[in-house]
Amino acid sequence: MKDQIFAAIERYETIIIHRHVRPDPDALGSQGGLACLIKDNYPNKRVYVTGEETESLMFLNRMDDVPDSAYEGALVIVCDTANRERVSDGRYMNGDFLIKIDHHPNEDPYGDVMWVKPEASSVSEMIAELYDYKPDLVMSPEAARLLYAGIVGDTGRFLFNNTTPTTFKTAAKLVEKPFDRQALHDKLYEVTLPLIRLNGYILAHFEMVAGVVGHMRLPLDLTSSYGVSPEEASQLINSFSNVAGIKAWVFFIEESDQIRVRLRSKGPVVNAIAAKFGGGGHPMAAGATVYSWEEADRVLAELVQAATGENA
Ligand SMILES: [Mn+2]
Repeated sequence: MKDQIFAAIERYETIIIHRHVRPDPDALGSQGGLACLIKDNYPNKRVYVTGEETESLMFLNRMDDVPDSAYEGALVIVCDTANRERVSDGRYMNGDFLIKIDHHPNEDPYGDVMWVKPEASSVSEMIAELYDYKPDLVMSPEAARLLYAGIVGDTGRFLFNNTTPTTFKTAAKLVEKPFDRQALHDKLYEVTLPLIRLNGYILAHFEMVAGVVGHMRLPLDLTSSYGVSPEEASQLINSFSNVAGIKAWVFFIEESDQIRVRLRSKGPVVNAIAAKFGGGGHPMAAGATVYSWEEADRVLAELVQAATGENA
């Protein structure tokens, strides 16, 4: 698989790298880290990164303006995106050759070449692995900074159970490069005042069912009264994840015309529940969209059933 990826990189003059909508540090880190790999080691290639930007993560990497004409005869690589409808910038189909690099379950296989590794903590970890594939590939401090950010993001600072010995070995190699790790951590975990106030509300008001399932509803009028967007509110998903007894939890975050469901777990498989409502994700972290609070109640009922039938 990695052979085919390098063969494609070597074959094309223009390479455009995409990732998922609502980018997180792994989306941006893997996208930017791969761009560095190509730019630093194949200096004659034209490399673009594209997708919508999120204010709070602009410190990681900024996007390029990619003209439509750039896609003619180009290689397109999509990082960290399980489903085609989640690719940011719909022009990803306009290239000559398409590669998918991802670590989510391969529910929507797409592309001429796919490298999908669900056991990887992050796509950033996979891109770091690409650097080892060929001797003499140069890794710049900037590449290391981006890939490290992606790994830290997707592993919750090495706390989630997707963290493997490979994750630590990879991280150890990355931090050998001279980038400012303290500054990166500070920016990654910086919280705005409105968000920390909303966190206080959540800690005071989340509910527990049967002592094992936590849930929180965030109607739009509530988040907007705190001056927090629904998207920002979802950063608080792990707010009460350490309460004693909890096995799984869910946030229902209302947007203007839909309710985002964010499921997290320490045991019960939650992507199967998400799939019943048209969503998906990892076994321990998944999401879906519902369109009424009644439907949200049904998600919660499914989660309670999964968690109380579980003897972990
Ligand atoms: Mn990821």
